[in-house]
Amino acid sequence: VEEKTELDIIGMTCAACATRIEKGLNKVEGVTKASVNLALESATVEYNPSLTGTNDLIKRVEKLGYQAAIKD
Ligand code: 9UX
Repeated sequence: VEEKTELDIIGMTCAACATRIEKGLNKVEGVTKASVNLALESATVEYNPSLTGTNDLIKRVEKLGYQAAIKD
């Protein structure tokens, strides 16, 4: 079973930022698909909830130097 979440990403200023975050999120254990949209300042992430969760995803983004929050 997979879950899908959308995150707001704050602090991206160029296309390489989006690529960095996308790669970082895809490396999180349990993530099956992550895509980042620079223009929308958001990320869509599919993951196995038995392996990871939104806290892990947000922490990974913060580790890369950006801010993240679950989209309302
Ligand atoms: Mo672009 Mo983002 O030069 O951290 S990669 S601003």
